[in-house]
This record gives sequence, C-alpha cells and structure tokens, in this order.
Amino acid sequence: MRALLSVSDKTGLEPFARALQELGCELLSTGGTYEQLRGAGLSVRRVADETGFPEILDGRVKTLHPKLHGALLATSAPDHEAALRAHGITPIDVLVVNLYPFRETVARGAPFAEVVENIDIGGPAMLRAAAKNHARVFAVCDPADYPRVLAALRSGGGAGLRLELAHKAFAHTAAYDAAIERYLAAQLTPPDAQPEGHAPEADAALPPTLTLRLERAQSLRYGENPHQRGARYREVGRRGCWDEAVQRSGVALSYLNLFDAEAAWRLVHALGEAPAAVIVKHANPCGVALGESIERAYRRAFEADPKSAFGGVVALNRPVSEALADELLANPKADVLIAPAFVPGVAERLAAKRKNLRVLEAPPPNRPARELRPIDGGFLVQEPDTVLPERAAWRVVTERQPTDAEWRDLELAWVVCAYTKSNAIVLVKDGQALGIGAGQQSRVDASRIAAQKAAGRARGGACASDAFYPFRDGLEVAAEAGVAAVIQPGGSVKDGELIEAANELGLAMVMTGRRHFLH
Ligand code: 93A
Repeated sequence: MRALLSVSDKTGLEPFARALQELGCELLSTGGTYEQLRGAGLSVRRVADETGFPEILDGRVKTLHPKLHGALLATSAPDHEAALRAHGITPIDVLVVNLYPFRETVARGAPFAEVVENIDIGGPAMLRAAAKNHARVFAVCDPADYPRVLAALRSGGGAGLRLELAHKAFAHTAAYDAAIERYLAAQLTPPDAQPEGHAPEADAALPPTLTLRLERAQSLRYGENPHQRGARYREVGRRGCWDEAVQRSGVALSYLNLFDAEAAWRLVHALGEAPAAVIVKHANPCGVALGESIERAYRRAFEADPKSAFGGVVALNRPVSEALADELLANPKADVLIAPAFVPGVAERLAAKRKNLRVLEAPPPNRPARELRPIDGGFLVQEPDTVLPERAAWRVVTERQPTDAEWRDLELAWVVCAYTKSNAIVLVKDGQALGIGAGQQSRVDASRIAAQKAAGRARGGACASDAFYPFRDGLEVAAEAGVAAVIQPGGSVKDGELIEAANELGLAMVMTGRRHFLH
C-alpha cells in the first residue's frame, strides 16, 4: 500500500502518517510535508525521488507529473496494469491533500501577488484524480476524516467511505474555485464603481457574475403553506449553523419554523454579552429582553406580549437550566426553542413534557456573504445589514441628553428595531422591549401599535424608529406612550421641525445617520 501526503494544514498529520506506516503503508511526500514527517522520525520518500523530476518554479510544479497522476488514476483493468508496468509506476492507494490557504490569505488582506501565489493547482489536480478513482483510492482532504480512514484500512473495507470522501473532495475543490472566482471578479470591478468606504472584501459579495451551487440539505414538511413544497438548500462545500444544529426533540421542522428560527437566532446574537431572550412570530420579534439571569430574561421577553408569544420561536443565548425549563413549560405553547446548550437531562425533560416543542441546540449563526431574493428573471442581491450600538457615532440633537439608563434602552431599542420588519417602531424600558410595531405601511400606525402593546409600561423608557420620522405625529405618539428618549436615523427635510417638537415634548433625541429598513 502507498500513501501520498501533501498538506498545508498539518493538523493531525504526524499520528496519522505514523498509523499509516504501521499498517504497512509506504509514505511519499512533498517538500514541507516531507520535512515534517522526517523530523518526526518517520521513513518517508520524496515525491521528487519518485518522479525523478525536482520541484521547480518555487514549488509551482511539485506533483504535476504523470508518474503520480498515473499512480492515482489507474484502475485494476489489465491494460492499465500493463501501462503502469511499462512506465515503472506503482499505484497510490491513499491521497492526503489539503490546499494552499487561499481564503485565509485573502481574509488577512494580503497583497494581490501573494493571493495569486496561494492558488493551489497541483493539490486540486491530485484530489480530483483520487476522487475520480474512488473505486480504489481514498481522497482525504479533511484531517477530521483521518480516524475513519484508518479504521477502514484496518478492516479492509471502505468502499462507502471512499465514495463519501470523493464527494467531499469535489465539494472542497468546487468551493475553493468559487472563492478564487469571487476574489478575481472583485478585482475586475473598476475603482470608480466601488462605493465609497467599502472594503474590497465587501465588494467580493457583489461580483459581475455570481456562480452559486446549492445542494438540498434538509427536507421540510412543506413550504410556507401545506400546498407548497419546500426544502432547505445550502451552498455546496459550505455548512451553516443549521447544518451543525442538533434537534433534541419534537416533530420535523417546517419551512416557517426555520424561517423564524433564523430571525430569532440572528437577533439574540446581536444583543451583546448579557443574558438575552428573543421570541419571534412571523419573522418579527414579539418579545425581547435582557436580564441578570437567562431565566429572568426569558420571563421578561415572554411577559412583553404573552398573547403573541403563543406558538412562537424562543431563542436564548445561554444554556437551558432546570429553572429555565420550568419557565419554558409555564409558557402555554412555544413551537421552537433554540439554545447553545442544555444542562444534562433538561432537553429530555422538555421532550417528555411538550411533545410538539422542537428543541434545537445550535452554534452561533454566521454572517452570510450576501442576501438573495428572487425577482422575475433573477435575484436582488445585497450585502447583509449590520447594526451596532455605536454611541460614539451618534448625535444627541435635543436640549435634553439621555440619562445612562435611557442610553442603555436606546441601544437595545435600536438593535431590536433593525431586526423588525419595516416600518418598525420599538419601545423599550429597563432592557425589555414592551411595544413592537412591525411591518406597517405608515410610521404613525407602527407607533400606535407599539404604544398600544406597551400599554403604559414604556414610561420613562426609549423609542426607536428604523427610518426617519417624516412628520411629528409619530413622535407625539411616542411621547404619549411616556418614553423619555427617542432614537432615529434623521435625514428628513423636516429634521428641524422634529427636533423642535422633541424639545417641546421634553424628549431626548438621538440621530444615528443610518437607516435600518428590513423586509
Ligand atoms: O504549487 S502547486 O499548485 N503545484 C503543485 O504541483 C503542488 N503539489 C502539491 N501546489 C501543490 N501542492 C500543494 O502543496 C498541496 O495542495 C499542499 O497544500 C501543499 C503542500 O506543500 P508542502 O508539502 O511543501 O508543505
């Protein structure tokens, strides 16, 4: 048996190579990998000695040689075996390759020439060859697979694993090429077409052409309605938090379960470090709260609007304890619960008591490179919005300054508002969003709904508006609801009148200069 090892990421390399050697495998290797294995005292042969051809062009040509590609691609057909004999080629059974760190080099802002040098040519060629020949060859591109490869070699089996590894290798090279394409496309965008203040990585999100390859990742019970079919897809070669999530109990997820779970999970991760709870219905939050404990945060999120919380998605940023499980069971009916972890036994207890509750343990969400929305003939594409409570960049425009407590409520209201469908108005008091007016065509209607839901409880708190107030009526509704401070982007021709109105109403008003529409 022979193995060729050529890896940039040398995680787990030595013990794996040693185990291969113990299984009677002859080891072949390229420059850096060879040095490391020799250094570890393993007996390994240089690829250059095998091919009789040195590494040239600063390593650009190391393994691009028929003796190696023949060894990877040959089947057991008699004419292939004859060709191997005629040319002095010995087959390779295990190929261990991971590629030059192209994405990592781009991510650290390396100069163009260095990025180009990190386009791996020989590695993908070998991986594709080995993956094509999976009937005979293990194409290993992920150190996480080393133990399974060893187990298969020990047991003498592995046909299923070789096919799985072949799929993974092609997913890996496809994603690698897609990253190169995105990077080069961004270089083609003329400098004057690049919006001001945008980093080059951001422009990589909107290249002139966009190649997306999606694979079905999860079947869903149905689409938004029972007569529509639906499934979750993911980009080939990528995994998101829903791929890593573990469903601890409950019936299969529906399209809307995931749609709302995504909204809730993103929002709870945008709220900072304090214990936080979010309840979402129809992709809009109906309860959001911070607390000194996660139990208290959850209770306050639920109490904000118990009627709307019925059938909602609950997202928490702390593990679920026994006490929290008691709180959750007191909620008449949550449909989905997402948390980073569960204290042992708690997920089982929830499962036993609430058959229909889908309980998910999930890692934090990743920021997508871009957002797509179908439109006739294609998609609308944009960079995802980002919202940060960046007090330093905001401007107090009124005579009255917000107090410390009001600042904290303004910040929370601002983030919640950015995660609520437009037009959005959010009223917060003491770290609890008590009135959320979502998805209204008129800002004053959104204000009235928020005030009605808060029902007097936001007195002394803060109000956020996702876009500027076009008229003073919205501000008057907020003042009637009793809030002490308002946060909004500003930028209306009527800003002067609005500031005057805020001063008359005794409000502190902050302008952020940044709008957060969400649809
Ligand atoms: O420069 S390459 O595109 N040309 C090659 O012929 C080649 N062969 C292997 N890159 C090549 N590799 C890559 O070198 C592998 O994919 C791996 O990432 C890396 C391992 O190099 P070393 O063993 O010298 O650390």
